[in-house]
Amino acid sequence: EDGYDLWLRFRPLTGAALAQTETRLGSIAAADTKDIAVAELSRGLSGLLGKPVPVLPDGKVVLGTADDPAIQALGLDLRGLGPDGYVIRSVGDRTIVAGGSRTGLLYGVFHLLRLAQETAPLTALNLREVPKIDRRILNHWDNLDRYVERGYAGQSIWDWHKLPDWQDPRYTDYARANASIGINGTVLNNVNANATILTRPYLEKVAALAAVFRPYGIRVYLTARFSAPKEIGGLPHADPADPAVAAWWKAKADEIYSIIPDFGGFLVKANSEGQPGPQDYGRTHADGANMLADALAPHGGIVMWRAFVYSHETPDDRAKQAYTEFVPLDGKFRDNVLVQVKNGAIDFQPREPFHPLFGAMPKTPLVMEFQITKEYLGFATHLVYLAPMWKEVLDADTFRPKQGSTVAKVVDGSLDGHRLSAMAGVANIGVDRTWSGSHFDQANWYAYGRLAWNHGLSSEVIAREWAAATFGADPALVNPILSMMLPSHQAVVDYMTPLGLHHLMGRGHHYGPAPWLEGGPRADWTSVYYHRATRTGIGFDRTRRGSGAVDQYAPIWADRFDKVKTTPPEFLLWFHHVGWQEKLATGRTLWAELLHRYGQGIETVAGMRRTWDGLKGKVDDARWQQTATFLSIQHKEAQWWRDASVAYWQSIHGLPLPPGEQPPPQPLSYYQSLSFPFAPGDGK
Ligand code: BDP
Repeated sequence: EDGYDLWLRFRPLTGAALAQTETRLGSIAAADTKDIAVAELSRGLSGLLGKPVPVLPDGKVVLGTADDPAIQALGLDLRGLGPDGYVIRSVGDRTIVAGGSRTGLLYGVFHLLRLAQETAPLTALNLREVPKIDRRILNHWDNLDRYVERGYAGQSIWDWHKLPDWQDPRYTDYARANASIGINGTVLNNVNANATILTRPYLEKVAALAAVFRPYGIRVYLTARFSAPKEIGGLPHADPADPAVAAWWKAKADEIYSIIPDFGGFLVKANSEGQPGPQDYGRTHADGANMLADALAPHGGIVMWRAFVYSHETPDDRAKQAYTEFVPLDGKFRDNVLVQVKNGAIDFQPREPFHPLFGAMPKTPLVMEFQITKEYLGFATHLVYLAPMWKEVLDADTFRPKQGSTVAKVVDGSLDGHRLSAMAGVANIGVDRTWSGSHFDQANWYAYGRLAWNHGLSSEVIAREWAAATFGADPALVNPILSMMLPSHQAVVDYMTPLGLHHLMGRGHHYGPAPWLEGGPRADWTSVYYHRATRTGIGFDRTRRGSGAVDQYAPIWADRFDKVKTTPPEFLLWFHHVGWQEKLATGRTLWAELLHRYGQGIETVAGMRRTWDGLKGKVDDARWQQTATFLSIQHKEAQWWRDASVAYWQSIHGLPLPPGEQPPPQPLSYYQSLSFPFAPGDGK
């Protein structure tokens, strides 16, 4: 067990589960026996039953699509399934899986396999599934030299040099894994884009990947470097107002579709962190996006234009800038443009309030961008299950235009009646045998796919599915594993950035604590910009007396966030500058509360270690050992975060430690002297 099989292990069942699966699912019937769904079902079931599963005319599991006569003869209600939906229904001693298309059928097959693997009852099945979001996409931040920006799982799995001729079997395994959780799109390359991907030789490599993914219902997308017409097209500039530039993009889109007929479209990071964009020519984000959209529209392609922008020149609170720039553009985008927004307004911090753009651009479909890779959450060695963090944002009520307008409803398009809907997850995938850099980080890939399919699922349900598939369905395994996963997000928030603190990580790589960071190229790449600690208090004042960022939210939130008393404690220092000695609702002073939270975070990790120790011998050695070691790293680093932070805060305010708190074992200068020149980072 090295983790390569992910949640698709399909190890032999025993006892009643084996008997049930054999009785109910022991053979397969299909209209098209060459369909990939048949291959996947027989592969999975053969594993679970420990023997080959025959495909027979009167097989027990009947597979088909809504237009198969054999399926139609059953008289099931298959209306409204769309291409990706499916039903699973027990009819007598047979089990019918009917998909809206071949892709829907494949999803149905993976669902049935999941039930069998987790030893759920297989009788009286009556399931109907339709995804809530149409485009469920991974964003790879992979460079053409195989370095993965913010990647903690080794090199990129795309072996560009050997493509298109050599197609690594991993590409097929990647497609299977994604299809099994409903992911149907992948942006292959980094948002910090390289125009070379749009040259003919690279497009042929992309086409080879697209051909591998196509049977699994996965489309490819690419990032488009805005200056490509200049860099690879021989034009003097890339001004979107120049018809020659627009014509170049049109010809490029035609070329792409001539070899990849189902190409998904472009993802663009423009005028952000040094990337080129329309503003270089005095044009707006809408001008740039619309030019690309026009090139793709005849082929049905889309543009996902990122709202992650903040500028050098504006001295304004960084948290406000995306809203300020994009809200005036609402209604100005073509109808095949979506604006892609990170979950929070800063940058994938351990916890952020939902981005104020959600709810503020009703005329534009917004893509939710989550980060699966744990750039700011301890990299791959910290066990942090991210579903609770994502759910917190999806379930948040924007109150725009009224109560019940959750972020999830904005994103799935139901609130404003959008035709297009999409979710993006920055992938945590690399060549590591575990794919994700650790066994438990696979859960975040899994959870992302499941939530993109159905944002109504609970974190716990998803964790349960994943743990049963990955470690075995025995409750004696699953329950303790859940008890580690579910509190793990709160733990990392507590030991790194409690009470709304944010962006206190090491410069560039973001590894480890560095609340003392100041100076350098820009103020908003330092820690002091975000915590604003002084001798008397700490926190970023975003109230009406400060940066005014609270007013980017609906009035009900703005009024709540404007006052300490009505601000949820988890966002206290996000919105307020609070005195160290001020009493909080918990009865502790702010200083004491911070220490209390650091301690709680560390204690949760200690508890996770104890739980995992108790599973020794119940989990296979290789996976147990790696996880145990990673937990010990996490424990050590949680303590490091607390000690370094405490030493630094004390150097600012000079207050004594609350009773019972241990002093940091090293002086501040020691923590400040640590350096990590080769920590994985942005590749610069
Ligand atoms: C930040 C990363 C940086 C990305 C950027 C982005 O540090 O590597 O390029 O976001 O999303 O989180 O564009």
